Amino acid sequence: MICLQLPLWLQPGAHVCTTALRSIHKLASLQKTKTLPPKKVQSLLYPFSELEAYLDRSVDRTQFQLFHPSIEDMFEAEKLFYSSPSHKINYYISAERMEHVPALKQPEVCFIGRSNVGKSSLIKALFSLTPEVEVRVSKTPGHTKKMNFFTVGKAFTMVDMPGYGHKAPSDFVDMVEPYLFTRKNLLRTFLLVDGSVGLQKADLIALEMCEEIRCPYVMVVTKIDKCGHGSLLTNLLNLQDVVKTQTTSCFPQPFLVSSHQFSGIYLLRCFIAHVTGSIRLKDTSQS
Ligand SMILES: Nc1nc2c(ncn2[C@@H]2O[C@H](COP(=O)(O)OP(=O)(O)OP(=O)(O)O)[C@@H](O)[C@H]2O)c(=O)[nH]1
Ligand SMILES: [Mg+2]
Repeated sequence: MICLQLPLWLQPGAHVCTTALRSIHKLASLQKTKTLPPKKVQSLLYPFSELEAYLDRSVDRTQFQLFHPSIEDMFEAEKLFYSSPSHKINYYISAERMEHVPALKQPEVCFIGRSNVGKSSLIKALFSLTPEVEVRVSKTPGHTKKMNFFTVGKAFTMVDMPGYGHKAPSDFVDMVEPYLFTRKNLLRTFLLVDGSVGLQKADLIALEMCEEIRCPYVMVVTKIDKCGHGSLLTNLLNLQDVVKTQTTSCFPQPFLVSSHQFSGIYLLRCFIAHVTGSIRLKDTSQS
């Protein structure tokens, strides 16, 4: 009889510690990008740089690079995304109504957008240096059903919201609107738009709501790895036009991200650290 020798953790009845099996993605840390070709590093750190070459010379680039921190600043920001005994990164609580929302005092940022746009994946990528923090993603729209709070030490809180639109939870409005309108420590709302389809009707309604709230918000263009440069640029320029002509509370620079390939993740970490007052930018020469 052939007896297959299974590793201890695969033997029946063995207790598998799933967190131990979750490894850190090779591009989760800025440090790891150092071994890549400079052009690749540039596009991972500042994804807009890759699109720039395709833009007509008449297009003003400044709005796309308003927040342009140095690599040193990004390294500083990245430190906040490592969990340690004195700076714990944790899933904190899920809430369906304002009564259940935790009375946290630290600055807060939240992520909204259509269902399936990549909110949970983005938070997962931001927390990829701490893979034991479980952020659930799914290819089925409507997966996130509650407002999920994640604390980053005492520095700030990030909130993953259910999506609107297709298969949104039926109580989406009752859940999310009161939060957005009344949350005192909410410093930024990140409104995510899928880069391959651009602004949709539902996104324009969300944008109008953000304008009504008058709390500063930021557009994030997701899944940029999925679309060709042409369609991404078209959608980006259209978005830029809407931001310019129809908004007053929106940050003029849209952030481009791929949560799968880590493009724009380091820049967004730095922006979150900056807007929550968790770091002071040293090199603002290009900001
Ligand atoms: N190619 C690609 N796919 C992505 C990216 N981000 C997310 N996805 C995929 O998009 C799908 C939805 O991702 P989620 O992060 O769960 O989306 P969500 O916005 O949280 O969705 P709901 O919770 O349902 O509102 C999953 O299949 C992800 O793998 C990305 O950057 N690139
Ligand atoms: Mg989700």
